[in-house]
Amino acid sequence: MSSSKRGAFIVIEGLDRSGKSTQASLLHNRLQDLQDAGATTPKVVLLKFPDRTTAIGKMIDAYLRSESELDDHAIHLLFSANRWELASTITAHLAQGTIVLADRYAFSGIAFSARKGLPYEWCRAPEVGLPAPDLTLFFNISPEVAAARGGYGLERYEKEEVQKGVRQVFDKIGRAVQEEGEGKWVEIDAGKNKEEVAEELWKAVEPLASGVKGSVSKLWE
Ligand code: 2DT
Ligand code: MG
Repeated sequence: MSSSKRGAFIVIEGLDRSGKSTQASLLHNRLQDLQDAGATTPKVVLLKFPDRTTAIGKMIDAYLRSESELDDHAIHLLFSANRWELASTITAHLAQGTIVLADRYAFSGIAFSARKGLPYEWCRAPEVGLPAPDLTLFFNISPEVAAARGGYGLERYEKEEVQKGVRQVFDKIGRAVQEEGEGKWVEIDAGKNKEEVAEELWKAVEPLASGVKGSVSKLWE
C-alpha cells in the first residue's frame, strides 16, 4: 500500500433480515484472505453498531430486549454516544491503513428514531462530525421479503410495520447523502441469493480495498 493512502471506511446499512451481518462477515473474511495471500490489501476490522459490549452498549441492549424503558430522545443519544465512544478508534485504524467495516452506523440511528416521530434534523444533529464513511452499502429488501425469511426475532424493532417506516427514512437519507456528497451510497439488491449479493458487494468494495486517498471526512460537516 502506498504511504499516501489510508484505509477505507465502509458501512453496511439496511433493514433487519436483509443479510447485513452475514455479508459483513463474508466480506471481512474475503478481505482478510486477500491479505493473508500477500495481496496489497491493508488489515481489516469489523465493527458492529450498536456495540453492546461497552457500558453504554449494555444500556442499549437492555432497552432493545425490553428489559428497560427509556425516553425516545434518551435512547437516541445513547446510540449516538455508542458511536462517539468508538470514533477515535475508527479514525486511528483508518490512519494506519486498516479497512474499517461497520455493520450499521449513524444512518440506522437516524432512521429508527425519525420513524418514531422525532424530527429528522434533531436525529441527525448528534451524528454530525463522526468519521464519515467512504462508501455506504444499503441493503435493499422489501419488508415483506425480509419478513418471509424465517420471521423477525423478539427485539423491540423487529416488526414489519416498524421496518416499513424505517425503510422510508432510509430512502430519504440515501438521497440526502448522495445530494450532499457525503461519501458514496450504493444500493445492493439484498433479495438475491447469498452468492449473488456477495458478488455485488465485492464489485462495490474492490476499488477501495487497497486504500483510499485523502483524509477522513466528518459526517455532515
Ligand atoms: P441489530 O439488530 O443490528 O443489533 O440492531 N438501531 C441501531 C437504532 O435504533 N439506532 C442505532 O443507532 C443503531 C446502530 C436497529 C439493533 C436494533 O437497533 C436499531 C435495530
Ligand atoms: Mg436485529
